[in-house]
Amino acid sequence: MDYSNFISLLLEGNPRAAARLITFVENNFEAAEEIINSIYEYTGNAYILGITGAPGTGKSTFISTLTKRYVDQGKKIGIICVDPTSPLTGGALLGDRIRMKQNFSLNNVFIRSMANRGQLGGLARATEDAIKILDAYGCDIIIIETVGVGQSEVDIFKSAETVVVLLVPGLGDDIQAIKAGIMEITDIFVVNKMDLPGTDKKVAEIEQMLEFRKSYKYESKDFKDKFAKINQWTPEITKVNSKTGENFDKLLGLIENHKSFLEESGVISNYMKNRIKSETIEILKYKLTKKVEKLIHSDEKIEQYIEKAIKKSLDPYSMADLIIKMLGLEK
Ligand SMILES: Nc1nc2c(ncn2[C@@H]2O[C@H](COP(=O)(O)OP(=O)(O)O)[C@@H](O)[C@H]2O)c(=O)[nH]1
Ligand SMILES: [Mg+2]
Repeated sequence: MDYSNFISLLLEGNPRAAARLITFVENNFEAAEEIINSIYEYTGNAYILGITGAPGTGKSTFISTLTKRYVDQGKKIGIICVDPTSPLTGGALLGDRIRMKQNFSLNNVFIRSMANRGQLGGLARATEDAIKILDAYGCDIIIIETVGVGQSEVDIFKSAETVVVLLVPGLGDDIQAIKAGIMEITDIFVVNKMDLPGTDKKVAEIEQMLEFRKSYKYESKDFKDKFAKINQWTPEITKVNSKTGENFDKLLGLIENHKSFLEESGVISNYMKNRIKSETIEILKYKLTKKVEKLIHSDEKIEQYIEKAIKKSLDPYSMADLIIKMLGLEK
């Protein structure tokens, strides 16, 4: 298929073209390959914000308020809602999307939800590509909302420059969930619903959790290598009311500070390197798996190996090494 028409329209800022192109990359790896190849040079201008928190913490309300503030500053916003848990776009997500769409003009705010429909190459890959499309489309800020706080967010947030986690007063388990999942990649903790009792207690709990983190952060070398979220940034904590917009001035300031920190410290170039590495790994996983599957099902030599394996004279590990050789990938 020829995508060049859609791509020209995308670069002119046509929202329908953006929507169509996202659908193409979501459903088809080969389409993604072609589309990203054509638009890549037009990307790199958007700032990417990752927002997560347990269901009901107010993410959608928070994002609406944040988006309003940015639109008032004249910015063009892309919002991608990702739900890794749902095989189909969940009702709640859809409802959010409709509500948000009613609040904003299509010219300033582009909203899209993505769920794991078993896309080839995975949800994280499709999200990365959607981000690139919205970047080329001209979004200044791309907000990624994910549902829940877990390991899947870590994958999805690989490309987020600033990660914001929402908590609410009351619930005690959210802190545990963050510790188990995304504490290491969170830049700003937000206690939402500050109008409810227990807000300051929650802020204190987060402070305590971060104290604890200080004592072992330099030991988590693996993590650093993977994401290079170098721990020179001390995560910020703030409380807000997403319904009234209270404290959003402060929040916007913190996001801005974090952005400046990334740029001035040079950490941002580390992010880019790591993002490119991890994206390439995901793409290679897909491509190599395809190649290997094809080979395993059709190659005569491999037939012979399989015969040997049946007779127990060749084990699967050794067979894998032989295949790596056949692919010319041995060191
Ligand atoms: N009291 C209060 N309620 C809020 C606030 N922010 C969001 N909510 C409410 O919390 C509920 C869940 O919000 P929603 O944005 O759908 O949460 P999500 O599931 O995280 O996207 C809704 O009823 C919101 O109106 C807030 O700051 N204060
Ligand atoms: Mg929501």
